[in-house]
Amino acid sequence: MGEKIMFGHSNMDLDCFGSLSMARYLYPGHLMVRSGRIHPVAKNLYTVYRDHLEMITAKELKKHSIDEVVIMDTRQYDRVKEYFRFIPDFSGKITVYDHHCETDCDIPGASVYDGDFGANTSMLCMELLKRDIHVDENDATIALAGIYADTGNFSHGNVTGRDFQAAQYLMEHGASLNAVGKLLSKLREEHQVSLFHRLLNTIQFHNIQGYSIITSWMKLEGQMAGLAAVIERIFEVEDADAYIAVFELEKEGSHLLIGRAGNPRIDLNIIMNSFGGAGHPQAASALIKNSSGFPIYAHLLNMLEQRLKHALTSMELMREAVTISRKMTLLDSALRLEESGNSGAPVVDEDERLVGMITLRDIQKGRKAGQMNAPVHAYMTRNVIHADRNTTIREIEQMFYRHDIGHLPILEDEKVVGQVTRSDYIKFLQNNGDFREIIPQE
Ligand SMILES: [Mn+2]
Repeated sequence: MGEKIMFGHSNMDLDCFGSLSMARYLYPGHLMVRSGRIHPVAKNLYTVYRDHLEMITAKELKKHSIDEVVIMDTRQYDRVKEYFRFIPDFSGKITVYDHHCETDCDIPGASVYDGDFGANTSMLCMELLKRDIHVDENDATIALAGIYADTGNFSHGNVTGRDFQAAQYLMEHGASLNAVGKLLSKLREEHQVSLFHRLLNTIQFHNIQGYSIITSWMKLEGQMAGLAAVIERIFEVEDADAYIAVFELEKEGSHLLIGRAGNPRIDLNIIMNSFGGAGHPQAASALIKNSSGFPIYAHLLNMLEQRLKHALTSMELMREAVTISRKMTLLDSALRLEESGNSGAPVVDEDERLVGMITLRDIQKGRKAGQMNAPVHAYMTRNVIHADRNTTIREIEQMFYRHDIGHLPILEDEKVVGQVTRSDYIKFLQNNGDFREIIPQE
């Protein structure tokens, strides 16, 4: 009988450690193997929990005969080949737990467990929860750090209710939020802070297909620890739909692309795939070897222009506008609004041109003054903020926030063709993911 082992992908991140700390309860007795490279974000955690985790190195596998392998957080052979190097001719059972559902598995003979989870760790937690298995508080803390990291503190578009359930399970098992807060990547290193400021000064803003996209290009001598954490902070600070940083690594003669996106219509995985990279729709990267001298940055901008679906516009968001003729009385206007279920409507002249906006609140003022038979134009708001069919959701957002309006008439050739209301916008905000489905297919 040989040994059974388990490991995560090379360049182990917090989600790998989190997954393993849970998997050890599903597979007691499996040796945990550590990658030769630990991602900078996970170094502190590994230092602190080294003794608790009791991992062996990949090299030590040479001493064992192995008959079973369990893999965490990847289904790509390339990302685990450093382990298989030490177990040549492995022909035993391989089980994979991986939340990268959009990727094809190329590990021969592997059976894959997957599912929609923001963090791979959550998938393992749910398995333990289902079987009513209890975990130790150190493992709970490690796992919670993994979930926080892979879900962007529960804010990425990939987060599901089950990630929260998993977090709750871990809290009930004594996970320490204090420790998690300390272990999550911060810009601790001086070089990260200085890079952060340098990048902030070089980022470029683009409007591509209606999205606000930021990019940057910078030469670095070589790969630097904690680059992704810096990119994340910049993405947090700047209110953009996506940020893609291009680093030209001079010594290696390669380019490194790191991207973050926060808009469900942007899939960075597709963008990075075209550069030979991979990741999630909202976080992906690519390393382009032997590319010194190539205009990668220009190519990226081109690629974004070509590959991004156009941003949502008022066309997809607007509802049919109930218009009110300027000569109508307040009373008739009130009836019309109530019948149509609107709290406000554009007021138009004889040629259907926008001349004002009337809301139930304006009418209320007239009611108090006993003026319900007055014409609506006496109580309407003039100089109405309006948009057209091509106004993007982002611009609409700014109009709502900047002008504190509840109704935005949409005009075409000066005529009212629809309106977007605050409640339409709230609906959009809350159903961001599902909203995509009602967009006509191009
Ligand atoms: Mn992961």
